[in-house]
Amino acid sequence: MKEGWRWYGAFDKISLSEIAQTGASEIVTALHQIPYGEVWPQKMIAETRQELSAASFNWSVVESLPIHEQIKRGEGDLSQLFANYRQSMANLAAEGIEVICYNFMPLLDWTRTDLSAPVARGGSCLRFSAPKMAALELFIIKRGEAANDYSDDVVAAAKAWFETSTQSDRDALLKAVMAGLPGAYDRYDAEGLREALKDYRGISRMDLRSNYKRFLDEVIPAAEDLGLRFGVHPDDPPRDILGLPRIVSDSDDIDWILKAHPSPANGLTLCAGSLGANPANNVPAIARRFAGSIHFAHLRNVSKEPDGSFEETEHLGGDTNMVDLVSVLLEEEGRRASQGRADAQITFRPDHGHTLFDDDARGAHPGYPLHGRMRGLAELRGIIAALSQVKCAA
Ligand code: DNO
Ligand code: MN
Repeated sequence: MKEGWRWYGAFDKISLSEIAQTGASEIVTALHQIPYGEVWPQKMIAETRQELSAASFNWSVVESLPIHEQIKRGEGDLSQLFANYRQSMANLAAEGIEVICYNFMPLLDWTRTDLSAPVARGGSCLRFSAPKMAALELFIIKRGEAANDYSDDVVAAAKAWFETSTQSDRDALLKAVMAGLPGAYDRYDAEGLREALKDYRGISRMDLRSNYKRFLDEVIPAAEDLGLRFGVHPDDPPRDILGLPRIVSDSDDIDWILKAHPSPANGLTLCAGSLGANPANNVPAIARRFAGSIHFAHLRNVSKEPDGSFEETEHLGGDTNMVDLVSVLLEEEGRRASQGRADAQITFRPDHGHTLFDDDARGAHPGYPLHGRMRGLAELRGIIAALSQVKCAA
């Protein structure tokens, strides 16, 4: 497996020379400065590539090439947006990019309610509290629909939280919810989010699926021609939020996506932490079922709570058996290698990490601190080395 590290370019507080010391060989990045829907110019891609290779990194995975909200909503004439997307793909392929990670989450990216929940032995982690998310939806944004996706107990806890919260608690909650949006993406205040939700009014799960299929039909043939592999990132959390449907949340969804436009170029980013937050998802089993379609992996762990809340744990410490999961990926690599395939090695990255030591003071992007991710990478590297040796000896 190839060790990757997400880097936010000019937006990142962690330098390439520091990342080099973690041992990672692959940088996973994007042109975060380019607004949604615009073409990524080849010249800028080339400049990033040169900057990375001067620091002795390889760049073969883009995360993410974002999809304009209009495409997700299936709104209006989309031909220019699709043409722009394909042009960005061609420019990326011309600079040696092989894998494109993207997601199909309406409006938001990964969503948490707390950016620095305390960890017992020190440091902090990202947390998703179902009651706090429900409080945001029902009492702050007042999205106006019935709370049919939260249990009565969660709604009661949400109400209790809201009634005792201060304005600064509510501001911090909204800030946490927006933290998953990287770079130049739109961020919303309460009013802005309420307005943005209006554009999705009436869009059902089936509508979103057909808009997604249209996207795949528009881009996957081009990906095949260009030698690019697409890996959809699962919804995080893998459930509906803000009353918006989420359609990349479990095994059935993944099966639907792969069948919607069957192609070796239409595949997955296996994000263990995202999938792992749904109690119905057995992550190693999902990886085993779809192993042939995994083009990129995010390895991290979560610990789930009965009300739908969850917390990001140490990489080896949560509900997902990371040794089992890594062994699935290594077996798949072995299968590909025995077929002499050029894509035999799967790039992974330690997805998020705990905030440790001086990570907080450095002000790294939430979830993407230096020390916590380095710890995660080191632990994962240990698993990979151990399993590889056992396999070789057998
Ligand atoms: C969460 C993270 C996300 C992810 C994007 C991919 O698990 O990995 O930020 O990168 O959703 O598009
Ligand atoms: Mn992920």
